[in-house]
Amino acid sequence: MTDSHRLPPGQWIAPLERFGLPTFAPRKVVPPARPVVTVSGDVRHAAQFEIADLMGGLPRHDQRGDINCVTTWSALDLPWSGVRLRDVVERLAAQVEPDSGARWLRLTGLDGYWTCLRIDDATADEVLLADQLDGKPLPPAHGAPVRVVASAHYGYKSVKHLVGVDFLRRYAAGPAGWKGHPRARVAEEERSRLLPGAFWRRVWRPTLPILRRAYRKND
Ligand SMILES: Nc1nc2c(c(=O)[nH]1)N[C@H]1C(S)=C(S)[C@@H](COP(=O)(O)O)O[C@H]1N2
Ligand SMILES: [Mo]
Repeated sequence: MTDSHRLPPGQWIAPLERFGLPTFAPRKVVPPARPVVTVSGDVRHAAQFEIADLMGGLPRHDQRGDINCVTTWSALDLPWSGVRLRDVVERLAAQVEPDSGARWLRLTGLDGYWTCLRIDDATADEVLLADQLDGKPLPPAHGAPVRVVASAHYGYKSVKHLVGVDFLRRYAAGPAGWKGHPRARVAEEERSRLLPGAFWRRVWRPTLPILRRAYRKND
């Protein structure tokens, strides 16, 4: 369970709306009938898994979690349901046999968005692979069929429409580039790998209405 009672530094409370980098605003995802996740990277055997097989039989968790966007909005205490990402990663690792030096997970969405999360961060207790929100299947806007929910990290680590998991020895920045941070812990205000978070909150806040508009235009 996330401690959502305290708003992280520099955040404002907002309702959950479809959001992300401007490039991804027009890329609305139609979830496939039989969703598959491709698992590759620095591994011995790359493989594909149907999501049903990836999650089937794992203990389910209903828990509140937050989306804390780097642009300074936070949607708090959202009722997610799914399985622990740790349980999924352990199941995958047993099959694909990652290199012993793998430290990062590259998570890719069906819209082409991707980011890296440190394996120890991805396998923390509260990180979910969610398939439900508000007691219903995840809507396409918020990551159908499954998404990561990593509340302790900025929203850009909570990849929607998960279709790819790569075990990697090295961090790669992905589409967020220098605007992102390898760990992106909200408590540390790790908004970007360059300059302190308090600087970036002043930069991002005025862009928020523009980005919101770009997303709403496509909804
Ligand atoms: N596949 C995918 N996942 C993504 C993004 C995206 O554009 N594509 N945007 C990220 C960002 S920057 C944020 S803040 C959250 C927003 O989640 P929401 O669209 O459910 O509000 O999703 C994250 N996960
Ligand atoms: Mo974000």
